[in-house]
Amino acid sequence: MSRGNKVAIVALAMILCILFQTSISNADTFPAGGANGWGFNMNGWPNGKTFKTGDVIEFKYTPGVHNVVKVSKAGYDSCDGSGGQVFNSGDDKVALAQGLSYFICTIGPHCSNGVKAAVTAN
Ligand SMILES: [Cu+2]
Repeated sequence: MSRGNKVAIVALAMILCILFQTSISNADTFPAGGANGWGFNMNGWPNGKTFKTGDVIEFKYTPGVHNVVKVSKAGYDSCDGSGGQVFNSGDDKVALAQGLSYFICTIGPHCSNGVKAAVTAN
């Protein structure tokens, strides 16, 4: 391989790295529940806010007091976490797929008391 080709390949690799980094940095992180965090004081968060596909929702709460379960619409509506994806670290970051994502807390009656969120990503 000629030196010129090697330089061209390295330059192309660097451009791809820059493009990749730019696409990552377009994703933003939002705290579930806003400043109040994931819990009883979310006041209906996200209140019709719309996010971008790939944006990250960060769920902050005291581990053991709450959890986060990603569920179907049926699970969200009925507060049933069966078969859902469970997060329980107290600081869980979930990247959004396009469309609606549903999250509930399955500890006690928390979900029925409002610890739930339906999040839309475009
Ligand atoms: Cu809870």
